[in-house]
Amino acid sequence: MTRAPALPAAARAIVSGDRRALARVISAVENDDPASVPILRALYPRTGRVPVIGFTGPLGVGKSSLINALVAHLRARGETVGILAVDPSSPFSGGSVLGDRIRLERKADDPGVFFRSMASRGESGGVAATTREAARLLDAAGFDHVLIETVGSGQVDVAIQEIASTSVVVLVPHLGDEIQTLKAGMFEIADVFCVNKADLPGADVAKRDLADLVTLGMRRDGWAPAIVTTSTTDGTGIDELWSAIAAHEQYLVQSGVRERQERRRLTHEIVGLVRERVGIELTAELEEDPKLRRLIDQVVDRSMDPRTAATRLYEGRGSRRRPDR
Ligand SMILES: Nc1nc2c(ncn2[C@@H]2O[C@H](COP(=O)(O)OP(=O)(O)OP(=O)(O)O)[C@@H](O)[C@H]2O)c(=O)[nH]1
Ligand SMILES: [Mg+2]
Repeated sequence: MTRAPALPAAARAIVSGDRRALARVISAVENDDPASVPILRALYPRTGRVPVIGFTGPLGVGKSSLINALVAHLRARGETVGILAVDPSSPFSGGSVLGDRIRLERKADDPGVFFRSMASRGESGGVAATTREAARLLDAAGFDHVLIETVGSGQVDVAIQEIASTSVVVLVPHLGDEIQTLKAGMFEIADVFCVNKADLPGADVAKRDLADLVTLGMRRDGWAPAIVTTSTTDGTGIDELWSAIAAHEQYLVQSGVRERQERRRLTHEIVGLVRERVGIELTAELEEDPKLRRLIDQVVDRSMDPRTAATRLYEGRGSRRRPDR
């Protein structure tokens, strides 16, 4: 560890287990505060260590209840858990409309559990970036496991699945409509299916239906998704759920998939960050430069197509930039 440079004070505090410092820096990340950048940079070499388990699925299927049950399970084994709940801030998402929604328990008295809820603000790219960075902070803080609950609404979920190493899709008996959701994309991302509320009738049928679906397609990574039935009301299947998650994590490492997944995701992340910067620069240039505004005029009056304009804009970029950079 001789090469490691001195950490900024906030980073040092996070590593040494200061939960208030952790909460403060997560807020900075959430608010896009540039003060978080050097902290994230300093902590990055200490990340990439911990499994990140994502829980997704339709509203009210029991994601929060399952996370609470798993936290109890893991705490009983002396393992620590950091939890992020990506909450919908849109009034249309319906999440908070459900009167009987279970809150994740904060367990303020237990330093082995850290809970943080993050607003999703509806921009999927933004959610992915802030959640990814918050998960890295939990990783650097030394938790044994990081769990993420998502809102169960298409876009955000797909973004979160890019961050999770294991994705658990939670469903309930009587799959009907949910099967459609699965076809619409959740199916490919599920490493583990959890049929919760198995105390209600129909769980076995749901499990069988899912098993039929799973055997239809072979995944490119070679993993056959596990299907577990659980009930948080009587505790059925919680051990099995965790075993299925652990088995997938083990598979990721042993098969070499984790390494490839990591490389692919980091590449996406870097390209995304460059795209964001280029986008901001180009938008500013378009507003400031009269010549470029004329380019837009041409597209508006149909004398040039958008693709040609984009090529001109893109290729002219280098020469328009000031020579001081
Ligand atoms: N019968 C039964 N009810 C359950 C079970 N697990 C959760 N519930 C109930 O289902 C409701 C929703 O549970 P939550 O844990 O809030 O579900 P969620 O998926 O986190 O909900 P959202 O975050 O709002 O999408 C609550 O009333 C729970 O008590 C279960 O295993 N069996
Ligand atoms: Mg919930």
